[in-house]
Amino acid sequence: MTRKILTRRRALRLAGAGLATASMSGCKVLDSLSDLGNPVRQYMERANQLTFAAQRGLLDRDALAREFTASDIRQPQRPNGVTNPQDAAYLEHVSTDFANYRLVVSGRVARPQSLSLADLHAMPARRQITRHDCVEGWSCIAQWTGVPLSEVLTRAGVEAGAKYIMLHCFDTIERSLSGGVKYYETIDMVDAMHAQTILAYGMNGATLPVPNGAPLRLRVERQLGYKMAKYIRAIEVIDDFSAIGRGRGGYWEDRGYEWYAGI
Ligand SMILES: Nc1nc2c(c(=O)[nH]1)N[C@H]1C(S)=C(S)[C@@H](COP(=O)(O)O)O[C@H]1N2
Ligand SMILES: [Mo]
Repeated sequence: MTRKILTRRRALRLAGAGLATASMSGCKVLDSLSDLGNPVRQYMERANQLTFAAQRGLLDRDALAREFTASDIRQPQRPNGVTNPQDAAYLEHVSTDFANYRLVVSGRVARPQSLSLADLHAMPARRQITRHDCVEGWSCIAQWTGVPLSEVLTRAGVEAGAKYIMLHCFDTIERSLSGGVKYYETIDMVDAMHAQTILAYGMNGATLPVPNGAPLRLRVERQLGYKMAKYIRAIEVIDDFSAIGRGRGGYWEDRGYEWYAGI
């Protein structure tokens, strides 16, 4: 319980700082955190009132996130977090326009995959206009195009009972003497198979640009922005993330944010 309270305080502090930056960046801040309808505030209040288990029980996890129309797109998607990875393997891909990129799918699957961008483009596609809510307190509406994660997982043949999808990213978000920490995320199978969960390669009608996660980034529309891993290098089907990083299932989760960031 103590940890949850500290986490929320820290989130509120970060949210305050985020509002200041967002107004300078010109990205539309939909409403303030003091607003009752604010999704970030709702997220924090839910964390306050409900245990994770209760939250899971009350939400309809298959329900669709709201979709918008083209006229609702009023600003570019604000690049946030890492926006220009300097990792050698990534720079190599940028220099060759991702021609040798392969999405590796491994772990608890019957048929491990190594998929080029052409392979991914040849698979069924989904396009959706959705709102991205960052825990810092800003939102952007954008159009996303990509292959449903469920299609990729079906092609790989996820083993029965497998629990989580881990997304390994190219970018080092924290540089330290020990060599830095690469961004990573995990989602469960319910979100992985959700109709709007896609591996996006297109944004607002163009190829996904580097600042927003080229060549491939996750959209998991029922959760906050930090769950939506950019610069995806590989997907691993796992049963347990307690031995990865600090054991809480993602880069930001390891630093205090909730694992299930439902909105
Ligand atoms: N690999 C990677 N993915 C990431 C991040 C990051 O720093 N590295 N930042 C996260 C956060 S906090 C947000 S709000 C979104 C930002 O996506 P955008 O740059 O397209 O707005 O990406 C998320 N995914
Ligand atoms: Mo974020």
